[in-house]
Amino acid sequence: MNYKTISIIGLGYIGLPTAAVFASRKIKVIGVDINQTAVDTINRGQIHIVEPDLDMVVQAAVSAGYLRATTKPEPADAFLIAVPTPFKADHNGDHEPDLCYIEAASRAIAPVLKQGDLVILESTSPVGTTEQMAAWLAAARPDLTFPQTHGETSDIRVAYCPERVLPGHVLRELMQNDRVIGGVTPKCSEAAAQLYKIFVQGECVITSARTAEMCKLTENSFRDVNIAFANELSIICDKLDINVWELIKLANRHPRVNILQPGPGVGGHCIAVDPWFIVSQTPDQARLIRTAREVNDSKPEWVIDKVKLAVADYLQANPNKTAKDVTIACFGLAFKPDIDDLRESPALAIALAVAQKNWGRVLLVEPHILGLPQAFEDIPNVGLATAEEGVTTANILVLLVDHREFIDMSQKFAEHVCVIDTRGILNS
Ligand code: SAJ
Repeated sequence: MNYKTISIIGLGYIGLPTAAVFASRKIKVIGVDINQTAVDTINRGQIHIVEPDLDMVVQAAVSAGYLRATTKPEPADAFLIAVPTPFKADHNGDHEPDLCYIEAASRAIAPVLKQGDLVILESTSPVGTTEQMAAWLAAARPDLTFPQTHGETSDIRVAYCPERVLPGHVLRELMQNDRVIGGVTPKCSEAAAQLYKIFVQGECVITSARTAEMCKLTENSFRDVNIAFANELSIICDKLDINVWELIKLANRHPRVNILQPGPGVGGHCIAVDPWFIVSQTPDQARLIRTAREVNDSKPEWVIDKVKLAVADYLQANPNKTAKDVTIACFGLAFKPDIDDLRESPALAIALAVAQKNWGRVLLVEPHILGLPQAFEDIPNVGLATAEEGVTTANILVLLVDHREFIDMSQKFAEHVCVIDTRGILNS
């Protein structure tokens, strides 16, 4: 199979780096996105998302003429669909995934498909989505044959190949990580593996489409369950007056124990989402996975209760003061350390809940952002502050993200009288 032109549908956090990496291998890449602003930005050689070094790779690919973005699909030899799979808007706690973007992308590329093309789904999806995508394509193109009905003789090859890159390290992980390739038939897998081998230095491991879909969900559920264990331990240890950070360090000295780190909750767009895809498909069986989600989702509330207790303690120790006199500094708003991504961040949710209590001043210390996040704009007495201002002015410090800068000043935090440390920075 000779891939001269590759089309990536969805130019977000996965699609754009993938498009840029193919283009950097001197393959013609047509990026497709419904967002005209994103398309225009990319065609100027710039990027609309935050990811280290991606700007340089996109700039080079666009100026060399290998990468071009458009809103309308064009013919290509391979199509990679990397669009979001959010929850359905009207969910009642059942967190059902919404495949409307995958359906729209399938319908959009169907008219330009030709015999010999390969279609790969990369979006995180519930088990069975690749078969569903192939059915949408087949319904739109009755003149072509597809592997679900024609097996190895089909005109079009279809596969599921999940991404597994870590935000902040996307370019490196795209190339170095092993890749799971789930073809609808063995020939589909072979075609997809050949495509990824253009840039993947890791191994391309072949399986079925359903197993590949479940594999992606399993990886993130595994992490969620393990973080939930750490978060539950932190709550148990708090009750028993044990330092959870010391406890985990000690337990991890066992050769077969490797406990993850507790935190203020689980954020981002993957770990807190993907396990629900398993739960919504098999609600009676996925008991542990559901409970892990609930444990992690309830952690921010537990932290907010700790702040309430700290305020009450402060007022008891200072009977001449009112809640309006209490200054609270929240250290970190991002969903994890050393990035500026605030989306689905438990730290942001906690800081917002604290600010909305309308106690005294709330200082937000987030070295990775320049302006006050929109959510805080209408709340009085909230402002961005430097770490130094936070430590020296606030009565209560709430450590929410273990940014390198905060770890480096752990001694200063340790000297403060009231610190709520959700990340173990005092023990670092
Ligand atoms: N977290 C903890 N304790 C830990 C580790 C993480 O509380 O010990 C929290 C983080 O602070 C953050 C959340 O979990 O709020 C998620 O962060 P993360 O670094 O675990 O994962 P993501 O969401 O950045 O990326 C994950 C990765 N999946 C796995 O590690 C199994 C990545 O490889 C996937 O490609 C990505 O999800 C995705 O796109 O699915």
